[in-house]
Amino acid sequence: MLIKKPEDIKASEITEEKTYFSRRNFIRAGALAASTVATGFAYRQLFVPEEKTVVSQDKILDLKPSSVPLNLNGDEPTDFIDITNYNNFYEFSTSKNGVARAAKKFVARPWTLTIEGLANKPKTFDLDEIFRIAPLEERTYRLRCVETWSMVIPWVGLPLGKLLEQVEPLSSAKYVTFETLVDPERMPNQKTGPMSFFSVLDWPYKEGLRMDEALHPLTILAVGLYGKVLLPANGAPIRLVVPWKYGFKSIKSIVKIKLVDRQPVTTWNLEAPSEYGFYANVNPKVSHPRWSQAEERRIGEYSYRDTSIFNGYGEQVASLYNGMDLNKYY
Ligand SMILES: Nc1nc2c(c(=O)[nH]1)N[C@H]1C(S)=C(S)[C@@H](COP(=O)(O)O)O[C@H]1N2
Ligand SMILES: [Mo]
Repeated sequence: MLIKKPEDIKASEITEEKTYFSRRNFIRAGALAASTVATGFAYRQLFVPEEKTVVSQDKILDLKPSSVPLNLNGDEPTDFIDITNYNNFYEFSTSKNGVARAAKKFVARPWTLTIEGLANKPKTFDLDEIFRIAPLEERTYRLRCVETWSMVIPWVGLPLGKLLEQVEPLSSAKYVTFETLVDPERMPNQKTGPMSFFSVLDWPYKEGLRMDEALHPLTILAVGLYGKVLLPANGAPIRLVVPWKYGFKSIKSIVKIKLVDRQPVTTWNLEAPSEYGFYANVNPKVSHPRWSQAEERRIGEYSYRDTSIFNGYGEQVASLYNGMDLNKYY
């Protein structure tokens, strides 16, 4: 989460990553200057975007959402190529431009999702069973990363509540936890764990929601985007999407859901509790300790725009947090 493309970094944020990237570019620039007198050529070499992993859309399986598409803020969706090539998915790569390539060969079938814990009917679902639980819906949502970039993604999925209903949660279930697959053979960056020299994250990636957040109609499990099944880089075959929270809450490639009675430990909160809270509601007034959250850059746009409270979904979700101090429960 700390790693950014050079163009995402505002001059005010002097980070180690910036030093690293600019030094690398500097070295490349030096090498190019030495090998060519055409400075125009060198310039172009430095600023061409990295190669994208292009998967032709007609090679990806169609999904047919049955309902009227929902786009609460009337946002223009981000280009398919950016949504599928600019990703955070540390199990594959810590470079946003590197995820698509590293994840390209990931096969997300067969796949099961187990729901356990405080439920009358805990159950392991096969992916195809999940597709049959409820009609697939199209939901165009903003995705706001805590790093201050954002996108608009036309997801295809089903409300998480429809899946949870199936297992009949007990009234003692107050929170829902989620876990990503652990399989270092298929998710190569998982070979870097707490026991190895370069510790990336403690796997599995874990997230959690309060039960009322999980049951909120805007909370979905996405199985596709742009009318196509999810590509590995976006969390195939099934991932959480909670549009009013920072992107890191929207955990990818989920294999386990557990209903519990206490607020669970979550990956980024464990990693840096003062930086990433359990709630992680998008809030322009609560700064990250190292940068402001007041503005964001939408991928595909040049200038920054203002960030909205609850990412623009306040009308739908603000009541979940009535009486809570959002500075304390960030
Ligand atoms: N398992 C897992 N889920 C994850 C992440 C991750 O590294 N691993 N990154 C999170 C972050 S920080 C963001 S911003 C979103 C990005 O989703 P996208 O790549 O589909 O846009 O996924 C979230 N879900
Ligand atoms: Mo993020």
